[in-house]
Amino acid sequence: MATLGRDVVFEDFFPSMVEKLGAEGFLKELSNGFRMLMDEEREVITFESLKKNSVLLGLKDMRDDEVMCMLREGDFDGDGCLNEMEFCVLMFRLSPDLMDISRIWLEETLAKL
Ligand SMILES: [Ca+2]
Repeated sequence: MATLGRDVVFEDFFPSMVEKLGAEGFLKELSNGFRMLMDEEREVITFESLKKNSVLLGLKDMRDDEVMCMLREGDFDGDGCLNEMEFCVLMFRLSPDLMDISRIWLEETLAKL
């Protein structure tokens, strides 16, 4: 389990997904997740699109302040929305185990060079 802010708790199911899908498959899943949550016209995740589409990802109990908190945590350039890169970085940060796994990938990749 990973916590975001004080109240928002996400089930840390990423490591098992990575095991099942492999690194590339998992990144594709993240990208699909982004597309499910984004505003189709602006191609970024906004408060409205996250609120509307989070139901699709089984996050239907998210309150307004939790949605705001998630946007604030992930928004690096301060435009109030999440682009695909910001979304992926946020997902990685929410999953401490995933950080470990990505470090292992990196080490394996470097070892092959
Ligand atoms: Ca942003």
